[in-house]
Amino acid sequence: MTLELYHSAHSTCSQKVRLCLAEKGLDWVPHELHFATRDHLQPEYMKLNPNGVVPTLVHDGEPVIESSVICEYLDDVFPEPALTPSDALGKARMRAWICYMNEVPTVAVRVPSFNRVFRPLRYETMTEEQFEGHVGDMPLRQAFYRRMGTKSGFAEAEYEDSLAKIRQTCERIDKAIADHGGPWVLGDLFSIVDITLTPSIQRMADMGYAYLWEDLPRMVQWFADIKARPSYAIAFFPDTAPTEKYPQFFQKEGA
Ligand SMILES: N[C@@H](CCC(=O)N[C@@H](CS)C(=O)NCC(=O)O)C(=O)O
Repeated sequence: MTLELYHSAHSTCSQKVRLCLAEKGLDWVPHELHFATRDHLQPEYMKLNPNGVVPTLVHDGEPVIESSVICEYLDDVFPEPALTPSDALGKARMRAWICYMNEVPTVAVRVPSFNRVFRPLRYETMTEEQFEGHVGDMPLRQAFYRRMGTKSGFAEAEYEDSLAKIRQTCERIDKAIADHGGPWVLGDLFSIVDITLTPSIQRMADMGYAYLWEDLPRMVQWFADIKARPSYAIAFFPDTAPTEKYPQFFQKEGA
């Protein structure tokens, strides 16, 4: 049995799957892709993942794509320890969270991430022609990249909207913990919901946005508990955080 993961160190979607693999105690063969060299858009990789994004899991030669789907797949194939509620209502709640997470926080986090780090890192010095050459053959997100552009970054309104979406996510986490008795989002079972939310929250914390949830005590405790799990250190190995890898974008004014 082999599990291979095509991933990127700092990709939040890859981090979800690495967390899941670590929770299951599974060994996997890494294939690290680098966005700077467009590894994810090469024809060989796009045979595995036609969306040209990471991660992709390959299990005994069969590719599985979409980070949340990969987590559910891993939980189906390797059921211990269970990361999905056993009852229908619990499963429905988990899947509703996954839908929300894919639509709201995962998308929102990209805006400050690209504004603060990835645009200045990779795109700022490109000419318009080079940028269009890079973006024009992407299967997904061409509009996202064009809204960002090389020099200007996302508009203030889109940035503010993203922070509001993260705040809403945190309020929902805090409320779910209250409603289900915690310590995890669905109650006493640490589940795929906790796994799939973690990289977005970790990214925001890393970039200095933890003030968005500091008045939500259950959310604060939840994130502390997540970080105390052994899977966290495995999934977020050194240099996975933008502040570690690209400290130049986080220097304090006057420093
Ligand atoms: N819905 C996909 C999204 C995957 C995704 O967007 N991955 C990002 C990294 S977190 C990526 O590969 N981006 C490539 C790019 O921006 O060119 C999933 O959850 O797997």
